[in-house]
Amino acid sequence: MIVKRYVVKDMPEALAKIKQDLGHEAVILSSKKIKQRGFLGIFTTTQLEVVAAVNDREAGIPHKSRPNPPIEKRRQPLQSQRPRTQLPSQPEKKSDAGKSVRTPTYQRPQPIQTSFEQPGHKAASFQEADVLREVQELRGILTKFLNQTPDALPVPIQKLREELVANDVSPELAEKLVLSVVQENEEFQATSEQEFRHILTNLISKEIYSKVEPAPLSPESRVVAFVGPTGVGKTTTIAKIAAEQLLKKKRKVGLITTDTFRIAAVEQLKTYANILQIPVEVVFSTEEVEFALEKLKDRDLILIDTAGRNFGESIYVDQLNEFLQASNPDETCLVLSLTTKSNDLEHIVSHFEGVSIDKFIFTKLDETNSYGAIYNLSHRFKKPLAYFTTGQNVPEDIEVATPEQIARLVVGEKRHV
Ligand SMILES: Nc1nc2c(ncn2[C@@H]2O[C@H](COP(=O)(O)OP(=O)(O)OP(=O)(O)O)[C@@H](O)[C@H]2O)c(=O)[nH]1
Ligand SMILES: [Mg+2]
Repeated sequence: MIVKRYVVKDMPEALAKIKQDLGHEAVILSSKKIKQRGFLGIFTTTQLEVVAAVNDREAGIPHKSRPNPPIEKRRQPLQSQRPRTQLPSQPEKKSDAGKSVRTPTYQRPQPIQTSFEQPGHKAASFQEADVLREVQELRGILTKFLNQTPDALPVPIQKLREELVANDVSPELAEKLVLSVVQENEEFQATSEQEFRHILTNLISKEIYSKVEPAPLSPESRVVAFVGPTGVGKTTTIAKIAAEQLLKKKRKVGLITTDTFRIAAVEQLKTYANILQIPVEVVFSTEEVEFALEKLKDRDLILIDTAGRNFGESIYVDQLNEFLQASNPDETCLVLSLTTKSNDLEHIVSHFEGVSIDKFIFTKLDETNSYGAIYNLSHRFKKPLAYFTTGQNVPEDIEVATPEQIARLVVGEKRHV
């Protein structure tokens, strides 16, 4: 094993040196802040002492006897940077693609000769993979570092990680997020908690933009269904959206309810329909869906309410699917309450995998202080977010979710919208 001690300014500098000296298999054994006394004992500075090690078998041969590759060779993918042992009596096999592959038997005490793959004409095409590999390598070193010395991260980053977990972001995702902040920070050189938080907010909102860009109802959608567990706020949210589309977008709105499970459910929707003066159709079976749609044929937008049930039971998922097939909605929104435990939310969404869900709507943001589940679910299921609802008032308490809002809620910069 090769063990080396580094006294450096900060962790990025240490990582760069360790990588250069000991290669990508190196692990950090310890790190601590030390005081370096200056001239005549004054001008004392604080530095970081990092001890790293690598198994010399992993390193191939002791570092000192390794040749220093020319610059263009250092840019090769890491695999090809590592010295290859060539054993004259056991030549390397050729793979199908004609590339050299290492033979599994590597035991005999032969004189070792080191060489590097020739870059050849493929070098340029490797550049992108090269950068990616280096990022992954850095991430690997950081993860090892984090696992071994979890308290060695800058204090503001440790605090951010704790806050993310307290805000219901899963520990695994919180870990990934703070590692990304550390990487991103190589460029920004942030030091204060506020700066790190800013980097984190930007990272999350960029991820939301690129993967699950939030989108309210599409103006092209004519039939929209709302599904979800019991009591999450489906009917109330439908009333809010109906009012918004009617009053602000000037669309002719109609309602259908398939929720005949509870008498009060029909009355509740009828009350909203009366206030808004829009028609409502009640359907008791899938056959009636077609008639209801026909009756509402002059409407620009038809919102379909469904019965909240325990969708852990597959019979309800099947019934729901029959209704959805009969109504053939342009969009189906899964309504979820943020007052539900984060783990339960993930289970609920998994149960809805048999139903074709287009978007999420999160309700009851006003009744919780933890918003991390929004990130966990978006990250895992990659569905756009349509709306947040923030109270019982119809029609006011509803907002279109934007990536910045989501990021600020997840990072804990904002309570509810
Ligand atoms: N605090 C708060 N309460 C809400 C919100 N949205 C709905 N509610 C309340 O949640 C309760 C249930 O709302 P409903 O709209 O009936 O829920 P549902 O999903 O249609 O319920 P079922 O049809 O029984 O499955 C009502 O008291 C609503 O006023 C919200 O954003 N915040
Ligand atoms: Mg309802």
